[in-house]
Amino acid sequence: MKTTFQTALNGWKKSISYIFSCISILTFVFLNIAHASEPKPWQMDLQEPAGIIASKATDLHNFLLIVITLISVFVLGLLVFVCIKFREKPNVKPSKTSHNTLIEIIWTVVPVLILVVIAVPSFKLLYLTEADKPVDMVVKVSGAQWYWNYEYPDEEISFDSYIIAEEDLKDNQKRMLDVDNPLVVPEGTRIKFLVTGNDVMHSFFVPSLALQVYSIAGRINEIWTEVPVGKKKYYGQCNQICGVNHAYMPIVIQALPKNEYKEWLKEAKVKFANNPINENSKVALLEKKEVKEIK
Ligand SMILES: [Cu+2]
Repeated sequence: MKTTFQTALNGWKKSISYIFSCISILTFVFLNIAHASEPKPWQMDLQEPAGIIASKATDLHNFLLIVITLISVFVLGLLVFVCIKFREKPNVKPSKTSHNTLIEIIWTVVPVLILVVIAVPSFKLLYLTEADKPVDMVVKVSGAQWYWNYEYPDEEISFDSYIIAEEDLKDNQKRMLDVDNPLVVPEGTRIKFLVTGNDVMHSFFVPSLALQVYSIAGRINEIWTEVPVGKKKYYGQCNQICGVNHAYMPIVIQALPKNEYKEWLKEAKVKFANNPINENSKVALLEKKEVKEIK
């Protein structure tokens, strides 16, 4: 009797600890989803989209995945069918057909139609990313070997952002992703990034915000994004092979509530007071320069 009771008790204990570990795993997963956008181990799909461009890009990706799967299945089915139907055994005398007008028209027209169907949402998205939308703030991003420099022309601050070395990582910081000075922005803002380079080519790539633009010395590339409401970290990496430390220049965009952003700005103005500001980027923003016509 005692043994049965003991066994039942042990069983209960096991189930309760199992339920508790499930809850803690789920909480951990939920917290991670809620507060950060970064690549996950064994991740198969795109990162969770944030903002209008990213969600539209994800929708387009999902739509294309259906199209490409149907095409692949159809072509595979056709190959299997042909291999079986026209195998040597029942076709001792092979057919010498070389033209079939109807089939040729079909295999030209159908792919054209598929491309047209794909082109409509693709161009819509492309025009949206290139649109000159009114923005709340501008940040100038410069890629360098091997770190990023962020400049807020309206606030007159500029600072470098370096990866945190593995030995200096704190408990809540991510290896190969966290940086000493993240690019801090207020939540729920539309931001224009002016991306340029100091040396070789880099690429400013934050997947969850659908940001990807080359950073090239002597050239300024523009891109905009909407940072959704919510305190969150968006992780990215340079994705243009730029030299020996290419893998060690991650990007962190930290979205903060407006009041916390103001606090940060106050501190940043003191902390980065001695960092040089590039006056040219200010001028480029304020003045419309006349462009000489090339004859
Ligand atoms: Cu780089």
